[in-house]
Formats: sequence, structure tokens, C-alpha cells
Amino acid sequence: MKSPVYNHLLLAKENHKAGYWVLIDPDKTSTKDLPLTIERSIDAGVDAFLVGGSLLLTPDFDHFLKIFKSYSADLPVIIFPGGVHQLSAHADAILFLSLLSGRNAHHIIGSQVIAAPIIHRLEIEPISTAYLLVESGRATSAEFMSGTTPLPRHKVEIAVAHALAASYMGFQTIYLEGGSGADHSVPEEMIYAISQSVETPLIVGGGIRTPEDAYKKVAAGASFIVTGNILEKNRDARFLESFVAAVHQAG
Ligand code: 1GP
Repeated sequence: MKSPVYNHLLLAKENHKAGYWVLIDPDKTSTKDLPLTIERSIDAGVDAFLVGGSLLLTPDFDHFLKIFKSYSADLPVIIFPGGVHQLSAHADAILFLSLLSGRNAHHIIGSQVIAAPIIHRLEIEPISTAYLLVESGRATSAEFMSGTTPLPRHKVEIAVAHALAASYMGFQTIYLEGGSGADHSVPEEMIYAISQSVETPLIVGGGIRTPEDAYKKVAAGASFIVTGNILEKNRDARFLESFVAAVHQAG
């Protein structure tokens, strides 16, 4: 299978040694705000966009993606799905998530079987991703909506065991997820231990609020950093630029 987006991301990782992705939640950004939001991100030097959310109230995901793609130039637009209804031919790729930290077969393989033939027909690139939810304080939307127990944040060996299993199963990436707006982001000790155990690129997101946080995650071994909420709260262009610089310099 051709993997142009995945290869593009790996190249970005090679050049900067780590990549910075901005997550856009269609419920929190109107299509009217998209041109400016996207232009600012491109100017700041982000490496890709993720679009999606655990629970989306926006009825027209496809239309949102269509508008999004018309402004995003050559930067990859990747669906970060909260369910099988978050699919669109206007995206370049989709994180084909399997919730490996949970024990609910529907989120490990059930939804994937429903979505796979649609993704095939839409001709968007699936990037197989082992999605590992990590305990982060108060219950997050991802935790509640999936009805699964996250990995205990102080049990690094359990997280490493999951990452090894994901690597043996051939996933293209592992997403270490604190959850949107997490009280505490994924601990550096966990990122470090996993990065020492597997070669699979690590995406880290959830509760990352400062460029310094992002820098520490990359220094610990993250390949890609995702932020969402914080950029919705702080729309200052220099703040975004400092995130990009922190991630690119930390590698
Ligand atoms: C959530 O990892 C993403 O799925 C981003 O989280 O909104 O907390 O940055 P934040």
C-alpha cells in the first residue's frame, strides 16, 4: 500500500527530528475562522493538521474537511476520528486507531472493520495507530466515550508492554494520549521508557500547554507532538511559533 502522508511525516521527522501537529476540533472552530487559523499554522511551520474529536456535535464533518482542505495548501490533513462517522474523502489520511489500552473489542477491531471498506473507497491513506490512553487526572472525553480504563500513569512497565505488543503487531505509529484538556500530560518517564523499547514513531498529546512541555516530551523520545485546546485559548501567532520552535529544536 502507498503511504505518501506517512512517508512525508517521517521525512519531516528526519529533517527536524520531531514534528508538530495542530489538532482542530470542528466544534470549536467555525469554517469562517478556518482561513486565518490555517494560514497562521502554516506560517508558523507546523508539520500537519489533525481534525476530529472524541465527541463531535458538528453535523457536517465532510463539509468542514472540504473547506479545510481548500486552505491547507500542501500540509497533510489527517482525520483523528472519534468514531466511524468521522470520515471524508477531503482528508489526505486518517489515523486508523485501535484502542489497544482498552479491553473493548469494538474499539480494538469492531469499528475498524466497519470503517475499512469506506476508507478504501474514499481513497484516503490509513496510518495504523495503536492508541494508548494514559491516566491524566480527571476523566477525559476519550476515556468516558470509549468506556475504557486508561493505563496507570505510574506503571511504566505496563505502558512499555503495550507498546511492545503494538510494535510486534506492526502498527505504523503509537499515540500516547493524555486526552483532550488533560490535567496532566503523559509523563516523560513513560515516553522515554517506550522510546527505548520500540522503534515505532511515538505521537504524544493531551494536556500539553507550554512550549517547554512540548520540548521535554520530544527530548524524552516523542516523534510527534499534538496540541489542541491551548491554541484555541491562546491565538497569539508568537505562541504558536514558539511551540514549533520548541519541538523542532528539541529533536
Ligand atoms: C487530544 O492529544 C490531543 O486528543 C490534544 O489534546 O487539546 O489537550 O492539547 P489537548
